[in-house]
Amino acid sequence: MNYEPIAAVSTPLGEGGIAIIRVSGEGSFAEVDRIFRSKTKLTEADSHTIHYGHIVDPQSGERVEEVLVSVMRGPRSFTTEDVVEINTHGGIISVRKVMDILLQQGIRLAEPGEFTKRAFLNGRIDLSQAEAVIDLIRSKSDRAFSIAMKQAQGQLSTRIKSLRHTLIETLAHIEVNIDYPEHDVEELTSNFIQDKCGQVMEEVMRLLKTASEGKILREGIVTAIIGRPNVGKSSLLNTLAQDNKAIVTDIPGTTRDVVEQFVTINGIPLRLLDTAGIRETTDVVERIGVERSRSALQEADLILFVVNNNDELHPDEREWMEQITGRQVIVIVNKMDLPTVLDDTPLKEAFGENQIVRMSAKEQEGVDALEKVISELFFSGGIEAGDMTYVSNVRHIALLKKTLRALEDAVEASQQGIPIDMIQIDVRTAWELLGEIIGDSVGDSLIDQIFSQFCLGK
Ligand SMILES: Nc1nc2c(ncn2[C@@H]2O[C@H](COP(=O)(O)OP(=O)(O)OP(=O)(O)O)[C@@H](O)[C@H]2O)c(=O)[nH]1
Ligand SMILES: [Mg+2]
Repeated sequence: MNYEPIAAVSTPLGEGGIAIIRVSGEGSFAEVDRIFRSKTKLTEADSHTIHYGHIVDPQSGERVEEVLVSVMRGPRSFTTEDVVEINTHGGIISVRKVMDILLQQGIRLAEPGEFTKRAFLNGRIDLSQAEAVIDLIRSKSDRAFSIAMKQAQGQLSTRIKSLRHTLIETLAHIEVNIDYPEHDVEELTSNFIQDKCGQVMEEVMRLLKTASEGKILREGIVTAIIGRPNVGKSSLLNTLAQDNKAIVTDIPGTTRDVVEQFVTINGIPLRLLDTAGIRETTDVVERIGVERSRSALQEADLILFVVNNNDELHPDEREWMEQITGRQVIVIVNKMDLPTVLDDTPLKEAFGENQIVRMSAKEQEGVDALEKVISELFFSGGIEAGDMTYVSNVRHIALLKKTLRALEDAVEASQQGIPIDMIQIDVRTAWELLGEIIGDSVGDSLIDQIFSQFCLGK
């Protein structure tokens, strides 16, 4: 397809060494040639070359910016179209001036994600690969990045396509039976359907199993740090973040609000929520803080329950222990650098020795032990991404679940001897649902919605 040229700034807005403005679409080279003075015309330049010159205002002839311009001829480009990338000085004014001139030429400003959308519409990547591009940009940990990278390279697409292939074969088989019912292959067909659908169901279930780990790697484990005032919750957050993000003092009730910080402990991403120490208080501000702590506690995937090694277990703490049993809890016995006063027997009884980590936030000791316990809790098979295909996108997860249901219906119907053409509908539905993951048979509005989540210039 031939699309009109579009342009956008592809680097973050602000001051930087350079900024890049990307232009893509039919006639991009000629359009940019009109405002670019250089030894070589872009229309005549070889693909994948870069050219020094100036952007000029075509009306006044005035030199506006000194630039380097790269030329990528379609289909060997991100969008598969002719692409020009203008490298300007990385200032807000410089970028705006060049953009203004481009837009005055009648080039349209790209919508968020429109370059990637063109790569999809032009057939270079499928929808799941395009979605992985957003994940790549947003990924906050090495592992989330490597999952997104695999998806961008088509690992998930390949699996989905092979499952669809199996379903198409099944449909073809059913078709034959419908056309030649006198061949008396009814029973054979029924067995065939159950066998093939079973295979696909197994693989879909396997993919769905990776979903919770995939989601964690992508979004981080929501982790609430709770405990009595002054036990060292904020110090723990600071130690894990390697930053003085939260205020630490020896005054109980220092933290009044929920402080949020994204950290990775040896590759495991955590969304840490430091909370106000939970206690009865007459202070209005602190009381609101305590309320917020309670709600942070509700939404957490993981609770770090901090107690003080240098103090006895407080009745409040015994009470919370009851409230949080059944949740994912790690007990942090903090201040191990101080003499032990705490009798940890009740903690061991309630949570088990394996769930207790002894630390000193002050001396930054025990972080490795904590990491080990977290990875045991959340990653049954260890978190080496290896060759695993993770599904982490909510849209994909929902589609896989629906696929599973359709196939269950097909198998059930065939076991009950329901007419083959009815079963055919379920198998076809499953095939279509899988197709939606890779962007076969999806509507324009869904495509628009997916790409609108992108940043401008991508
Ligand atoms: N010796 C020692 N002191 C610590 C340790 N961790 C924290 N502290 C001290 O304990 C005091 C309280 O620390 P915070 O991190 O503010 O405690 P908190 O639990 O966030 O307290 P609130 O926000 O008031 O609920 C500070 O004086 C810290 O320096 C530790 O491992 N060892
Ligand atoms: Mg605090």
